[in-house]
This record gives sequence, structure tokens and C-alpha cells, in this order.
Amino acid sequence: MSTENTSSQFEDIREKFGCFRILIVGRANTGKTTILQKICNTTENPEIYDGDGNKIDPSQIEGSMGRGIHDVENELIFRSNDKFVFHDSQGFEVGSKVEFERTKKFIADRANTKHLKKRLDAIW
Ligand SMILES: Nc1nc2c(ncn2[C@@H]2O[C@H](COP(=O)(O)OP(=O)(O)O)[C@@H](O)[C@H]2O)c(=O)[nH]1
Ligand SMILES: [Mg+2]
Repeated sequence: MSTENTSSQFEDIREKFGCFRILIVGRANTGKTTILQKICNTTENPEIYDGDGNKIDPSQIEGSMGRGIHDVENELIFRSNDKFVFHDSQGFEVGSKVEFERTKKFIADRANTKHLKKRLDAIW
């Protein structure tokens, strides 16, 4: 199979699925955001959208007691590369049973959803 073929098939898949959705899981300060920036070849901070697609202002939730930036349902998108949609979870840190359960539920829901655009493609 030629490279040309492969790349056009890749384009077809992107066309059909719209975006590639990735969940990244890990403790705070282990370089998750940095990895996402590298993948997207950017140094910018991602835009954050809630599960309903509403844009979130990080300054409004930083340090708050709410679920905040690391809510697994939130979508992180880098303006420079909007073909990737990321979900960021610290859900397996010690003491965060609720986050862990929420992350498990998220994975179960998004693994099998019939809405292809909502489906999870990879977990890191
Ligand atoms: N030494 C070192 N520092 C890193 C590496 N990746 C990220 N960092 C730094 O670790 C800190 C936390 O990174 P961040 O990506 O914000 O982690 P997150 O909380 O998991 O999203 C930042 O100051 C980064 O610059 C790495 O590979 N090596
Ligand atoms: Mg981060």
C-alpha cells in the first residue's frame, strides 16, 4: 500500500469521525498538559469546554472546590489543532475515589456510545 493511499484513507476517517478523542489519565504535575502540547506542536493552553459544549473560563474555576479543569467530562482543545479533543483526568490519585468512579463511568459510556463523535478513541 502506498503512502498516498494511507494518507487519503486517514483523511477519509477524519472526515467521518470529525475528531480524534483521547483521554489522558495521571496524577497532577506529571506532564499531562505538556504531552498534549507536544502532540499538538504548540505551547498554548487549551480551550476548555464543558460536557454541553459551553466554553469555560479557567480563571473562574482555578482553585475552586468544584470539579474544575480536571473534570473528565470537559473537552480540551488547542486552537492550533482542533482535530484532537482531549479529556484530562487525575481520577486515580490516592483519595479521589469519586473521581476514579467518575472516570470509570466516563470510559464505559464513551467506549460504546453510538454517537461516533463522542466515542473515545484512545486512553493514555
Ligand atoms: N523535567 C521535566 N519536567 C517536565 C516534563 N514534562 C513536564 N514537565 C514540567 O512539569 C510541570 C507539570 O507539567 P504539566 O504538563 O502541567 O503536568 P500536568 O499537571 O500533569 O498537566 C511543568 O512545570 C512542566 O514544565 C519532563 O518531561 N521533564
Ligand atoms: Mg495539566
